[in-house]
Order: sequence, then C-alpha cells, then structure tokens
Amino acid sequence: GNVRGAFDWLGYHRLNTIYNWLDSLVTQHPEIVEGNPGIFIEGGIHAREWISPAVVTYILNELILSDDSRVRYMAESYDWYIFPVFNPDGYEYTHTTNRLWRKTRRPTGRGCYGADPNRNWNFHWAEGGVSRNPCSEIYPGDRPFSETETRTMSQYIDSIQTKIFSYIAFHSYSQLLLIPYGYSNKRVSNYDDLFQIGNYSINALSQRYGTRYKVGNIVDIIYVASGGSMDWVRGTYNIPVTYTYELRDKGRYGFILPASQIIPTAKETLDSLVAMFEQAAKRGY
Ligand code: PAY
Ligand code: ZN
Repeated sequence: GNVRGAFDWLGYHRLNTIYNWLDSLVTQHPEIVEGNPGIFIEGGIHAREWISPAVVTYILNELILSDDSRVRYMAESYDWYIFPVFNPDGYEYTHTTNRLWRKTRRPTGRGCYGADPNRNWNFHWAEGGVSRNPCSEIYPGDRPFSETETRTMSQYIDSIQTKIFSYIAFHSYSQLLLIPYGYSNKRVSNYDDLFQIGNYSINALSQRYGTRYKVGNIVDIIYVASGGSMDWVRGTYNIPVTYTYELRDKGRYGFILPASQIIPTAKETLDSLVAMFEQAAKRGY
C-alpha cells in the first residue's frame, strides 16, 4: 500500500486528482513557516509534457516528507512557491482528446485554439521563435498576456517577486538545463555563476543513474524562443537564479515518457536541485 495516501508517482494523473492531492496537503500540513528566501517552481506550462507536473509534485512531496538531511536542509532553508500545472485546460485536453497538445485552449477567433503559454509573456514578446499563424504550436497570442494562465500567474509573481531569488521551470524533453535568455543570445550578467552552478547540478543529476544533461543558454543550445516565462521573470525583476529544465528523455519516447520513468526522473532531478542550491548558497545567492 501507499503510506503517503492515494496519490502516487506510478502513473500520470488527471488534473482533479492532482488538485485533490494538493488540497489534502494543506489539510495535513497546515503548519506554514514563512520568512526565508523564496524559490518559485513552475510545472506543466506545456500541456503534453506530462513528466513536468509528475516531477514537480514528487519534489513537493519530498520537500514535505523526506528525511534525507540535505533535502530537509533545502526544504527548510527556503520558502517554496510550487505550481505543478500552469496550463490546466491544456493538460486535461491531453488526457481526453489530443495527447500531443501543447498550448492553452482559448479560441483564437481565427479557427484554431490556444496560444503557446511559453511565448505569451511580456518581455521581448514575439521577437523570435514564434509564428503569427494561430494554428501554429508556437503562436504567441495576439498580444502579450492574452492568456488567462500567463496573465494571472504574472500578477501573482509580481505580488511575491520581492520574496523570491530563484525561478525554476520544468519542461520536457531533451535533458538540458537552460539559462536565460531565449529571446537573444545576450548573456545574463551572472551567466558564469549560473553556468558553474548548473554544471555542479547536472553532475549531481548524473550520479544516480548516469543520465546526461547539457547546460547553456537557450539560444545557444536549442533555438530562439521569445516570450517565455523565465525570460520575463529574469528580464523584469532580475531574479538571479533562473533555470529551465528540459527533463527526460532525448527523444526515444519524447513527450510520451513511460510512467515507469517518473520516479527515476524525479529522484535524479531532486538530486540536481539539492546541488544547485548548495552551490548557489556558496556563491552568495
Ligand atoms: O523557455 O524553455 C524555454 C524555451 C524552450 C522550450 C520552448 O520551446 O518553449 C523548449 C521546448 C519545450 O519544452 O517546450 C522543447 C520541446 C522538446 C519542444 O516542444 O520543442
Ligand atoms: Zn515545453
């Protein structure tokens, strides 16, 4: 049996199952402590990247229940702002109708549905890596923050931005740890620190099962992608410790990662986060 309750990481779950589990956490762990530097965790902005909400919920659970001393130290040294499913309508749609849907689900009024919620943020919006065709997977919307999901999350982030020093987004797939920016190959001021911390982090990730990642800025190691959430957070508030994970795998299963890989992916990712924040702290973050 599952001592931690009905929720598990043996399969991918529907939105309501995730929400019910989140509600139960609040009931079971009402003791909330605030006052530490904040870390914001974004999951599930792209609907089909199911490993992202699965890994983010796993990490949340470990932050609450793990008795590993390094995880406990990390859990208690920071205030965590964790959002496992940024794109709930899209996520449900991948369960009911189209497993490979990426975008939101709002009618564009031009025959197709949805905007790419990782092209819709108001920082160098639509400057590159987008298509103005509303049927495209990388349609940025007809204006920045046209989507309820990005607009409301941006308002929430604005309300807590003075409390966070780190923003970590989880996507799949490719096994990369990405540093801003996506809109241009311009490097952030602390690129060298982020690159070094990132290398410690992916090295820790590889220790458990040998999974290999690469670190670099988005434009250099994948492609131009403007209007992403991490670019907005970094560009608007200068949050210093910002990364985007592209989780497993490298394309064998791609978005359809077997559920048997949820727990291994989550464990190695948690290892990498522990190393990331230990190394960040050593550098004064
Ligand atoms: O901020 O993560 C970023 C930009 C890069 C991602 C994006 O296009 O939004 C990369 C892709 C993603 O996770 O959405 C990579 C995957 C494999 C894809 O769909 O192209
Ligand atoms: Zn994605």
